[in-house]
Amino acid sequence: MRPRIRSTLLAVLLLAVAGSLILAPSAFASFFTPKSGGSPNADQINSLYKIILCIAAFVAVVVEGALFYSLLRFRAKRSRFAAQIHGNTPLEISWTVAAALILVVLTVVTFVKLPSIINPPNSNASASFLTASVTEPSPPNGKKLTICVQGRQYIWRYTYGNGCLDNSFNSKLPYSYQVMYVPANTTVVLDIQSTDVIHSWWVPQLGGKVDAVPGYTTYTWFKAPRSGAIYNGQCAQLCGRQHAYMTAAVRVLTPSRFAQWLTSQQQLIKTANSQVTKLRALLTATGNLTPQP
Ligand SMILES: [Cu+2]
Repeated sequence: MRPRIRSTLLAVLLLAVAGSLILAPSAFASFFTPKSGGSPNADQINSLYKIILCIAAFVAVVVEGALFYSLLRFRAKRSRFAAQIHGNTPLEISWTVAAALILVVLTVVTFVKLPSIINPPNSNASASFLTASVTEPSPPNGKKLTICVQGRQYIWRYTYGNGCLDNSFNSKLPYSYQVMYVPANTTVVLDIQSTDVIHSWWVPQLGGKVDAVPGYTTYTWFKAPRSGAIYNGQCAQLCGRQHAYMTAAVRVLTPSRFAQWLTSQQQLIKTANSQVTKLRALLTATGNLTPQP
């Protein structure tokens, strides 16, 4: 193929790819910016990102524009020599000051936004609450739902309610795997731990990612306003062979529906536990299981 035809074909292909991306709004929605819409902290991360992106884009356009202008305007010509300038004090002072000012603006904007990303807000009046702990991040009025998140190769386990941190596996607290159920408009605080290697909790629409580190407890929070919504996430730390299957989902229910779910989940766990006890007794009686010491 001739080089000219090949480059034309390549240009057409690139244009087609760019065009299809631009014309597919849903695919393009979070192409440049972080996902948001599920929780106020995710929205604040998104707006901070956009402010910084705009400033960075402006700097890129000015710098690249000056570069290309200079390349074209002052390119070497047979009969002409470019002006040989060595040092321009006003110009050098102004671009140093401008760069410092941009950094100051970025710092101020970031510190103004940070509290709304880090500190959880109050739950709405209609919300349901299970805990009031003093060790975790708390909304101003202290009313929140605590869920303990345990990462293990290769699944997420969620234990609901006060005291889950002390006794996640042995207590009678309700728990679920993979899909987390939460009430709408309630400030949900997550206490995150790992039982084996480092994992990372990340549901992009509900805020930033937080590592689950063995031996430590890390925290995050979200407050999802839309009941019926489902937010998907994925362990964001390469944690082993089946890492890709370590997905997470957060399902938002109305507070009353959540209370129902919690009760039925407790009942299901109780039934399953009693069935296991019966089965264990039967297997032991028939000589198929060694009695536990
Ligand atoms: Cu993992």
